Amino acid sequence: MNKIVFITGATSGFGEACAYKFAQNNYDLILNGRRIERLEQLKKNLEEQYNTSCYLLPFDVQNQQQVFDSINSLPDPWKQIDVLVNNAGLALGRGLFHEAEVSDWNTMIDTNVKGLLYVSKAVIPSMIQRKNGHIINVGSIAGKDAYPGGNTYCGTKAAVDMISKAMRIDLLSYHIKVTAIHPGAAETEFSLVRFKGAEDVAKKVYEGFHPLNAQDVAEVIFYSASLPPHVCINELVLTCTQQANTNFFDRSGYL
Ligand code: NDP
Ligand code: 8X3
Repeated sequence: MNKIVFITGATSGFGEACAYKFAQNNYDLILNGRRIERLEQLKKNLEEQYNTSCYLLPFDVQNQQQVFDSINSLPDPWKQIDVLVNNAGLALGRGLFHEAEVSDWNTMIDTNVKGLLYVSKAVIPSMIQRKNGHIINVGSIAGKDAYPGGNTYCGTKAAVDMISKAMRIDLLSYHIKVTAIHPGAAETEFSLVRFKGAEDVAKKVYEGFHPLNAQDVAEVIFYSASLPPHVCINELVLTCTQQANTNFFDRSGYL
């Protein structure tokens, strides 16, 4: 078999772009997401175009039982995961703290934090056994600083930042790399999900500047996975040229 990458949230955005990037580079792929038809279409496209095999593992990362049962059900050869990309995640709402929906907070915490913990916990034992592996956690610039209406989303991504640092320490002696990638604004389905299908509001987020796209982020994720065994990027913040940090944008026009 080729090297194996396991990507959560591969049905769209960064996860889907990573699937293409790793497939182009001769990885076999374990692909996760909840939208099964999208996963099936992705597998078909990738296997037709590249020297790759895809194993579909649809589950909801929020569901502890499903996560462990699904990952434990992998056939032995597929259990030898080289790279785990913990990418599944979302923002819901942009309300100020006192106006935001508690159910949205629960979903973000359960997905962005607990989902990442469950998947990692299920995958890591085989990496420890082999003293080999790389965990790439997708955080966000939103975890580096707060912005209005970011409250719990920012909190979940700050948790990803700190959990990544802690994983790095705990897995150090097993030679497992841990990398946190923190992208700034990127045009994917992210804002459509955040604003619950309101396309006009979602589009406004990217008005007046040239944001990152999914391929930009996938390039950086793949780069961090392709360094020699003795080199590890611990964390990396990337933004488009017109975003300086969480709060400062140049919206003077599309580059
Ligand atoms: P998309 O909405 O395009 O993709 C999100 C992916 O996550 C989808 O494949 C979705 O699949 C999956 N997902 C969501 N919830 C679950 C769940 N409970 N179980 C399994 N899969 C799930 O957004 P992006 O590609 O932009 O986002 C990817 C990651 O990047 C997220 O963690 C996001 O927070 C982070 N991020 C995004 C930025 C941006 O500006 N776009 C910037 C910085 C970080 P499905 O619905 O099929 O389950
Ligand atoms: C997504 C980036 O700044 O919209 O994580 O929160 S931001």
